Amino acid sequence: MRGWLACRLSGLPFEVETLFLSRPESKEKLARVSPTGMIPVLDHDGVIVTDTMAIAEYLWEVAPGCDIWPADRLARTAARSSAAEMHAHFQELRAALPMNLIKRWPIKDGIPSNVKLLARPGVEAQLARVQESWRQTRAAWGQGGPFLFGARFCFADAMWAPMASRFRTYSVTLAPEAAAYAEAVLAHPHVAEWVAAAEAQAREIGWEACAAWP
Ligand SMILES: N[C@@H](CCC(=O)N[C@@H](CS)C(=O)NCC(=O)O)C(=O)O
Repeated sequence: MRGWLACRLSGLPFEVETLFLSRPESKEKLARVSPTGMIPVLDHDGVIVTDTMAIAEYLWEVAPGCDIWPADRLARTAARSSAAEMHAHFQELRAALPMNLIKRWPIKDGIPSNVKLLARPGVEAQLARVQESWRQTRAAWGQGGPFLFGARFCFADAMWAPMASRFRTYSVTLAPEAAAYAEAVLAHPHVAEWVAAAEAQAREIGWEACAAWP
């Protein structure tokens, strides 16, 4: 999702090759195209770039001034810090709430069954920090629009999109300001396009199977 969003924000034309990581033949296929054995990987006329952040920075160099980063140098620095915080942290939160665009965590007998996931060690503190990080960045730069840097959705917002999707999947209650930001990110046309494509794929593969993973 984030690699695709970086490509979309670059404004450059690109093609997507989809790989189903759960399929046995995928490991070998992935090893052929990605030196790290991980996705996303970008092949730009033979230049191979691995890692989401590296892809965004590479695309920024190819298309400087594109929508990946804000135009202002200090805003760009803050955007890089925000994206890097997301990239480097929140392991416990991410492990407790695996990303799944199709799944909607059920609420049984009036008791949200996500309570157990959110009670795992470290999760509550990280959940608070995510919201505080959004609040701090928006307080400094977010005037004039719903995103971290105001009206223009940039790669920092893209980095947080999977986090926003987790909060929707697992019915996580957020502070009103954080909830509004997460909603704006998920409603952005680029993000909505990716989610719609995932839903189309899930309809093809089998919705229930996709919603049951992991
Ligand atoms: N540092 C990488 C991490 C990417 C990553 O963890 N990719 C996972 C899928 S989201 C992967 O390729 N896993 C390989 C596998 O499951 O075989 C980035 O964010 O770009």
